[in-house]
Amino acid sequence: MSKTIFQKIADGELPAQIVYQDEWVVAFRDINPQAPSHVLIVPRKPIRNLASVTPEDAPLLGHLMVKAAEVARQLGLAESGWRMVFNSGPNAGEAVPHLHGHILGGRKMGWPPG
Ligand code: DGP
Repeated sequence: MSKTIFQKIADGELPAQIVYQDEWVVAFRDINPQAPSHVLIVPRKPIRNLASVTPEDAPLLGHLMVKAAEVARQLGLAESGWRMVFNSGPNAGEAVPHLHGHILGGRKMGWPPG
């Protein structure tokens, strides 16, 4: 299977504004920000979306969430609040088939999402 855009960013083959990376995950600024702070956090492992995860991915997903919270703190969002979104499948608007969490903050957000 050919690499997704996010796989290429994680592998250093495409440029991105990386804000955090380690052996399991990479976090970088979204190219089309929907909030003053909008960062994507992805696993290096090519998992399509949340609907595709298996029990063996649990440690990786736990790590990803812990690091998402660290990134939000690093972005100065801890006090004002932030949102984490995973779009899974067509109705949710999944555009890139590589699991990614959106970390959004810096403005007031409505609920439910449109
Ligand atoms: P989703 O709809 O959940 O699949 O979100 C995909 C997001 O990915 C969307 O907010 C825009 C972002 N995006 C797409 N292509 C690129 C890219 O090449 N670089 C970066 N940094 N973000 C991208």
